[in-house]
Amino acid sequence: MSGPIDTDDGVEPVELDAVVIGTGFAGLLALHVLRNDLGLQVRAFDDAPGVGGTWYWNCYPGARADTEVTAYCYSFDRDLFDSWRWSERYPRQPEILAYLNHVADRFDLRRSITLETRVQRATFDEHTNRWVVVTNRGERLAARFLIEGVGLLSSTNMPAFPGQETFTGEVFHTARWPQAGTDFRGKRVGVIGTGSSGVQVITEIAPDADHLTVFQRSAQYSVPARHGAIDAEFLASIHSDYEGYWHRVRSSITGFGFEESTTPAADVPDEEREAIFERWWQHGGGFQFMFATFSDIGVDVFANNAATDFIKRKIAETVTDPDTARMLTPTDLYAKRPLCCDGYFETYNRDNVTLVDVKADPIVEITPRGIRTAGVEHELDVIVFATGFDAVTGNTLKIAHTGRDGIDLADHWAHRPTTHLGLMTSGFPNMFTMFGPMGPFTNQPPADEVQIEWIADVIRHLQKTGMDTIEPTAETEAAWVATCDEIGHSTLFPKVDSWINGANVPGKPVTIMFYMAGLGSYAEQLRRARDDDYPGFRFA
Ligand code: N01
Repeated sequence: MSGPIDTDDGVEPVELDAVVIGTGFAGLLALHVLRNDLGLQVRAFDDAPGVGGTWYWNCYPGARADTEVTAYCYSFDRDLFDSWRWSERYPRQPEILAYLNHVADRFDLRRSITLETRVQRATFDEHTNRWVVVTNRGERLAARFLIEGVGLLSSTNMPAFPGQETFTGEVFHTARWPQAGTDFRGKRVGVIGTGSSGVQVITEIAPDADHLTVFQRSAQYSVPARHGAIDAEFLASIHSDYEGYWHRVRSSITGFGFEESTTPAADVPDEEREAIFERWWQHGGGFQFMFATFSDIGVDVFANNAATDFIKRKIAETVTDPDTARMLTPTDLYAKRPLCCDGYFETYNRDNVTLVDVKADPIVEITPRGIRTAGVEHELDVIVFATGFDAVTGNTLKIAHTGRDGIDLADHWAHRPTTHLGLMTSGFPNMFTMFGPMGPFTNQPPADEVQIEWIADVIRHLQKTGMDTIEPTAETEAAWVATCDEIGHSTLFPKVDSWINGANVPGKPVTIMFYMAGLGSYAEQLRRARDDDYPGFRFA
């Protein structure tokens, strides 16, 4: 240390080794590894009243995992995996939240967690090489490491329609749902949005509501999930080869635990292609339909069209009213985050469900009585915003980060967000953004483990070499971004507007925000950086 810590108001901050922000899958894991494995002094913060991150807030009706839970969990503790019994393949939100609470208890994490507390500011003090962290409760902490697990999909995207404040009924956002739940019986409900949250909430509340009006901006390619028990044979195979299973998950593209196809769609005759799509349609799962059927749906227009033609035929077979079926049929590429939901398209056959295409009949305003589109006023008792998230950067940028030389992270990312390896940003030493921009586009829990192992190795390296800080050089960061751009543009994902490229939030830079070469390749990049003693990083 070479000087006093910047205390701002003269109050000495509490000294720690690390501050963790967030207590979802990433934050709990980071706290466990840093405190219990590395023996560091750590405090974690979360603004929610309970742990769980996104799974705390997203308690809307119908919320459940759409990743098979055998890969939507931690792997680092075999006994945890073996002893926790999931009731189904895609568990509902309360079960996932119970699992994360169990993890907090099992690893005695709660004593290091401060809830209902938001980190407002993080400032790197160059005299001391410490992050000075300030919370909304006035706490001040000085820590060598700052680990952010603030949620890829956590900061809500709430559109501002004229007159929104005049609505006299109830208003909910799926990602800030009241913990006490809601009762839709006898009510006229409007849902805006038909992404992963929208399809789940729509399908779940339609049977309860008196009437449900869905305001759809873009039609979606959704496939069945096929809820049910975990395949016992598959579970047994994991138990008999635990290491092998997780190695395969971590070496795969998606990290979802299923075998990804290596066959391009054009390599098989039409009939066989149809049969493969049908088999996976019956099996269920959005990522499975995109990645287990053929290897090139996300990158090749022929393959993509083959998949979309199949789903379009299913929509036409399922939805009885031809006009509704037409409105529900997407016209763009299949290149958003793939959806799956049981009974979604069938919901539109119900007498109490109306679909409004807001591209053809835009929402003009919200009135005291409901939603007025160009054509008509829809009278409602409840409006549900299933309008998603200011993804990837939303929560990070709610914290005022000041790095070396007074650089503001918001300025550094004004044009577009940049990192090296999705984890570190030049000018922000010892700050790690788990699932930050240019991180992997994959199932999160296995990727969280890959990332925290790397972070732990970095910390051990600093301890061993006696260095205080690590950060990537600006050139290294630019090279990683160029790599992400090159890979991203070789896929079809940038061709469709969605949260994946920032296009869902008005005014947000629309850009590549992920490393799209898959988890296995990403893990290899991290391994190489570690084994080669961190080329392109600056140590001090
Ligand atoms: O958000 P979304 P989400 N007027 O951005 C519409 C994860 N997740 O919360 O498509 C009218 O996908 C918007 O329309 P458009 C998962 O990774 C997982 O549903 O932009 N409509 C879209 O229909 C997922 O991908 C799970 O034209 C407006 C919808 O709102 C990610 O979170 C469950 C609008 C937003 O869809 C995000 O999913 C839930 C406006 N002004 C979420 N603004 C599971 O694991 C937005 N929309 C099951």
